[in-house]
Amino acid sequence: MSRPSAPPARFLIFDSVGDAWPKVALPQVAFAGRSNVGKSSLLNALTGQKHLARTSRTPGRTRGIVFFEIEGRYAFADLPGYGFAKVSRDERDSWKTLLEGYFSSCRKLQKVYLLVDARRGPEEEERMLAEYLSAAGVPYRWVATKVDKLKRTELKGATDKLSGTPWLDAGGPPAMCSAESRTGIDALWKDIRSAFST
Ligand SMILES: Nc1nc2c(ncn2[C@@H]2O[C@H](COP(=O)(O)OP(=O)(O)OP(=O)(O)O)[C@@H](O)[C@H]2O)c(=O)[nH]1
Ligand SMILES: [Mg+2]
Repeated sequence: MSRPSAPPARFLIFDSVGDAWPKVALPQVAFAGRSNVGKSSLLNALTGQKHLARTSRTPGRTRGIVFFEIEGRYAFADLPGYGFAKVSRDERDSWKTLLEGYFSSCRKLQKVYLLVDARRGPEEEERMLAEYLSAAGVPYRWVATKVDKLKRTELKGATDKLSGTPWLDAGGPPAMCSAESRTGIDALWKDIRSAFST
């Protein structure tokens, strides 16, 4: 099967205080997860544009919601990473307000992809975020990132870590992905397309 050609994508708008997301009228999906988990890299892999979203070894790089327009019809939202110790309390509170407002009020948000490092599995913050999305009625799905760092024998253990309880199984089995090797990218695209067609 040939790989679907990468769709054109472009930067749309940046929102750090909650005044811009209401202007994004396109159906959208969002990518959430702790700092450094690989949100921006995954977006670049999905769009086939290496430098679309800024990636960094320094955690906490994406400091607000970055919206990208996809194929002129959809939007992807690159969310600020959580769990980053060096962020001030004020900044953390303002992100929380920004994200909760976005999750609870954005009617164009079709689905949230909850990214978790395949080697690490979900922790307390991931569980809280999943519970928050459930309560807000926002569909979500787990995406395990950086699977290229796992040995083949470790893959099953990592997949099991992401299954088995209702909050983990919501939205189907975890998508096992790597921005580096492009593992799982086409399958994730399929899931995104189906989110837009509902
Ligand atoms: N090996 C490997 N490294 C990855 C992968 N995805 C991301 N990385 C690396 O992980 C680091 C963080 O990636 P980002 O995409 O910037 O992470 P982020 O979640 O956007 O981080 P914040 O914006 O700080 O929240 C970078 O050094 C990436 O090169 C992957 O699939 N495999
Ligand atoms: Mg980022």
